Amino acid sequence: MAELERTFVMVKPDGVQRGLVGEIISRFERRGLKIAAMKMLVVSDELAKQHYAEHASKPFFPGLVGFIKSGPVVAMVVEGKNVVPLVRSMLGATNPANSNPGTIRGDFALDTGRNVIHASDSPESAKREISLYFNTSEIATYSRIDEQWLYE
Ligand code: IDP
Repeated sequence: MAELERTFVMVKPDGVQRGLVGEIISRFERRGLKIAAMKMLVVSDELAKQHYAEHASKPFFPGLVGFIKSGPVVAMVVEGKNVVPLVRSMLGATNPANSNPGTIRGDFALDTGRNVIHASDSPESAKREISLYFNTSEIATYSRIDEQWLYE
């Protein structure tokens, strides 16, 4: 059976407000990925700044932090083989204008600052972001019943 890795995924406030949560979760489930943790929360100022710390010096940082705090988000831990690059490919490019149709941003977004969803860009960021949003006790360890049909 394949070695499963974890990534952090978050439906941003625009995705929640626009009623896209079910559609997005459904795409991950149908692909065969496992939801290992999930919760809705309103991101605090401190958490928003920690999450996007690498962008602190960028001109768009205040707008980004303000936007991420502006309404509830849905945070998830998603598990699967090679899941970090796989989920990034399902999201599409950061700027939805460059995202292919068939990707989440390519199907549902128009503007970089309203691009519906976040996912970790490396295994190291995944680890950091999962621990920012979840305690280990909130992450479930289980097998999907179809795992033997998903993995060689
Ligand atoms: P990513 O979300 O695809 O990993 P990053 O470059 O890490 O992209 O940027 C984090 C988030 O910051 C983006 O998803 C987007 O919402 C926002 N962002 C990035 N660049 C810009 C910009 O030039 N203007 C406005 N928002 C931006």
